[in-house]
Amino acid sequence: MKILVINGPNLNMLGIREREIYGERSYAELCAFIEGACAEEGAECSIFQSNHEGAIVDRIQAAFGTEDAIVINPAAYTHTSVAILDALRAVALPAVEVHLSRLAEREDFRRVSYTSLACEKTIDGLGFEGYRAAIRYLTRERKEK
Ligand code: CA2
Repeated sequence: MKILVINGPNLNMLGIREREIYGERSYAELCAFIEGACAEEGAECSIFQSNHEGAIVDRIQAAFGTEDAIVINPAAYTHTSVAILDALRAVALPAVEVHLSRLAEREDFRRVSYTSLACEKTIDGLGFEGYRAAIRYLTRERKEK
């Protein structure tokens, strides 16, 4: 199985600021964690990070016919982007939304997620482990359905 992992704006700043919310570890460490979690499940993985909505839409479209599933942390675009929602719906690949922090415990505007409307599942508040849970869902649990 080929899994595309997409990380949205500012996640490349992990470990540099707002460590009390997002943790101490860097974006490079998150990528290593994701690669390890995919390897554990025998999945191939491609990781993409962008601060640009259109670039994320382009990458989702490029997954059509080439990748089997998507794990996405759209970051701030979660709460605003109909374009990313539409792209996820257009490719119709199984998708899981992940957030490092627990959205219900933060500002009210973070409770709204457009992008989750195209995802089978949303996992939040587990830090890096949320990505592993999403990868396991796509490789194991979903297969058993
Ligand atoms: O909890 C998450 O994973 C979020 O997707 C992170 C987004 C936020 O807008 C979402 O509401 C929840 C923000 C990512 C920004 O990451 C930073 C990392 C270090 C320093 C500053 C921002």
